[in-house]
Amino acid sequence: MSRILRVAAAQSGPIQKADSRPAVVARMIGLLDEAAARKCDLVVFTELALTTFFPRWLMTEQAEIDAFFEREMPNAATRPLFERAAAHGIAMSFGYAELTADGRRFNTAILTGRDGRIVGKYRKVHLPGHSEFDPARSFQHLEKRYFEPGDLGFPVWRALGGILGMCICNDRRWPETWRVLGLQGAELVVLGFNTPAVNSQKAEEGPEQRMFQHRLSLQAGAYQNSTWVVATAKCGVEDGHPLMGGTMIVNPDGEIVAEAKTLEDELVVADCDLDLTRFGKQTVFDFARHRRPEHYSRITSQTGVILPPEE
Ligand code: CDV
Repeated sequence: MSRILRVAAAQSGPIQKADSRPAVVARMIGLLDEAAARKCDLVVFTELALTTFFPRWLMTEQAEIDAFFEREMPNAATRPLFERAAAHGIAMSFGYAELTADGRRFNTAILTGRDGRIVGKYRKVHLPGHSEFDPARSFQHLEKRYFEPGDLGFPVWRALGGILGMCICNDRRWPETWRVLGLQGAELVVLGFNTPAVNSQKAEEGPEQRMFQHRLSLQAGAYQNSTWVVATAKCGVEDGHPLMGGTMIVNPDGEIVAEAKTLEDELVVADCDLDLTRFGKQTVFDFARHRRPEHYSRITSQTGVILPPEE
């Protein structure tokens, strides 16, 4: 049986602070409809897909903060999206700010089946930035203020005839993310990201270098774990704050097979043959024959950097 999934990375152009949930969901439904017309099996939306990238702002009023969070999923605003996806028979993934019944807050992504039911949930593990506002910084990244680190690890799911995993934005920079997914046999990893075009802590690191690091991370993650990678940006200028693009699909050889051309809402589509993951998993990266875990214990046992002795 063929295991070719037609996957659409549904890039989001900017979402302004003033944009309503229904307006954003209508844009997502437009992309879903286009994906259905192009016979896609899976649509991957971005990180915090329903709102602007709000961790760039210091907010102290609880009601203002809460307005960016979802207490249930689906909810009144997003139900039309789930219904449309189910009507098309398209699976989807998207990110949102999750507020649990017991008051915990996570930067979350979900995966649905073709029937619109949620089959997987991931909560972002690597939260970049700070918890405190610092006027010395040119701009802020306050994810640690608004979220706690994910508590679900990096699960994978048997879905759509393959093994699928999720991570979110900053996770893609960490080899540990890819490895934990890869060791569970992931064949397709989906992720959304909101990446400021300039590094707030290193002004000379602009869009070109950021794009290089982004590609490097995705391509290495794909190749070294022999998995497809579907990475979807929110990009463009949100209330004066530029986010880089770089929505792309990478094959298990680490090659970019499809890439966005704009910084707007745009579908990036590729046929992802999950059987192409077999070769790498059975040759260079065959765990049973070549892996030497007895030499890797530092990855889990060491929490900080230990430098070699000085000469
Ligand atoms: N949303 C993110 O996690 N963004 C980070 C930025 C802040 C460095 C990223 O890794 O792209």
